[in-house]
Amino acid sequence: MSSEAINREVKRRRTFAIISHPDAGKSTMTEALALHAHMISEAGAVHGKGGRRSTVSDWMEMEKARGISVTSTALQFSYTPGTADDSDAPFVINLVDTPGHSDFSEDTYRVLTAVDAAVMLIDAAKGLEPQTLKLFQVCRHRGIPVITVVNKWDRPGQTPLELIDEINERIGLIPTPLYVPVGIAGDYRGLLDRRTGRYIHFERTAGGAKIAPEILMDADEAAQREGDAWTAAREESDLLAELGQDHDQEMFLAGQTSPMIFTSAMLNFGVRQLLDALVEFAPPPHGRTTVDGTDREVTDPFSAVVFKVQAGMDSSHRDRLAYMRIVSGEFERGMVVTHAQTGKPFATKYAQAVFGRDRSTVDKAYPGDVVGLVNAIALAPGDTLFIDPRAQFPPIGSFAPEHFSALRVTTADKYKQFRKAVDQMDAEGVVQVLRNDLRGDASPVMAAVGPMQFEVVTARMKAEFNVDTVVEPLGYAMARRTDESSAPELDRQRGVEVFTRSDGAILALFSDKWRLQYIEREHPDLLLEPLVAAAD
Ligand SMILES: Nc1nc2c(ncn2[C@@H]2O[C@H](COP(=O)(O)OP(=O)(O)OP(=O)(O)O)[C@@H](O)[C@H]2O)c(=O)[nH]1
Ligand SMILES: [Mg+2]
Repeated sequence: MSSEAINREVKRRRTFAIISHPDAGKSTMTEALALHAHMISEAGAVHGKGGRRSTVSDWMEMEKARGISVTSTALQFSYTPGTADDSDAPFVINLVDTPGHSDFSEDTYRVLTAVDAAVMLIDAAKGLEPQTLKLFQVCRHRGIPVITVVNKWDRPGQTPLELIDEINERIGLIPTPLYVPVGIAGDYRGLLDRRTGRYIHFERTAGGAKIAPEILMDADEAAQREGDAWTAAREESDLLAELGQDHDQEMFLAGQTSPMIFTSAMLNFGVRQLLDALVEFAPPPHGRTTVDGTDREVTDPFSAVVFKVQAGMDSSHRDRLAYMRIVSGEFERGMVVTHAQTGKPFATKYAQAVFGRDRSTVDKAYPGDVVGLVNAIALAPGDTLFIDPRAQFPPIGSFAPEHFSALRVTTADKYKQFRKAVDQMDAEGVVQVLRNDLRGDASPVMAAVGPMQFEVVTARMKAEFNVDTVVEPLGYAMARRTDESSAPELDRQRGVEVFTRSDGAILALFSDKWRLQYIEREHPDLLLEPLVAAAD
């Protein structure tokens, strides 16, 4: 395929993650975006337990039951903006909904290594929350441009200017609202389009299940209809213009400003505007630098990074899906690529486009696309696939675990299943699995960033393997990387235990930081290397 043809495909692709502190409405927004692209006909069509509806991206039993996302979910769909001509090919949107809870932040981080932009949701009532701040930092660190969405505008909350100031002061990022809401938080009537000066009024639909009809008005009509609410929006918009807070594409791409939109994912207000902003402003896929410092351009031969491995999506097919994000070249199903980590050939016969838990065969794909590879047992997050010339992208790196528990099977005759299940959780990176001779294979130790990861393990062991397990917290609070020569001495110490992780790393666990400091002082010759949290 010619460079020109590849560039044409690249130009009409957008690949982004939806991120936020828990509960700001990411999964609801994901569904609303899919609704606006006509991929689903009704939002919230499936009802979860406890009266909460579940969304297309929250497909796991635990997610439906609790109403939270515990794992990231990819969706690919096409979208034709309202401004497009009939002759324009639709845009291809690759969206990844991420879990908000910090216990699952490693998954979210991996996703952020694979996307070109992020949509940050902020709850209008809550403003900046702890995960909001951390995620803004990660995006800045990785050079990912962010579109800021103030969601839940249908509920009482702060004023637009308060929220804008808070972001400006605490993050050092300048919000540049593309629209200003008409009506305060809790009384969401529509949006003032700052570029055209016109008013978009939204009509409610029953249960917010359908796309909200829009009525377009000029300023006079808007003033007549909305009175003071319109005047207030006009004043806010003028003030922002005076402060220089208008969209500037270069500053946005440089991570200095963030286009801002006010939405209600629940009522489907402002969602089309968000989708259009992504198409208009979010950067198309670009190449990336390999470990040896050379650039792999989008028009170079095929290369891709694996950022997620997920099994158990379908109880009738016990298969494992590796998600790759294509970096360069044209992908054709069936082509044989090389797995950079092993040097082995890898057949891509079973390549699929993903939409939540639904999948369909994909024959061709281009840079930016997220493609699922079925039963790609050899692949792990961070791996590279390529067609000559060789490419290998930097590894993703894992977070330092701070919670450690032994996992024990309680159903006696299920040992084989149990081992299989442990291997699967390990391969997916749901938890890190540690072993040593003393404990044996019957009760491996799980290491996690947060304890909710253990709950996911036990819930999935039951749901996918019908194995009952118990989690026994161990009295360790931190881990250090060590080596074979230091291991015997460390093992002799009180409050210390040495393990081998499945990737071969030797880890020493310590009961607390004082124990660690004592041993460092007494035995300066021992290798005790901090595990670098990838977000540092
Ligand atoms: N009023 C109102 N409620 C909303 C809106 N968006 C989402 N919600 C509700 O907020 C709750 C959380 O929504 P989710 O979409 O699950 O939030 P999330 O960000 O995906 O949560 P995690 O994935 O667990 O971090 C649900 O009860 C939603 O119905 C909104 O715009 N307005
Ligand atoms: Mg969610």
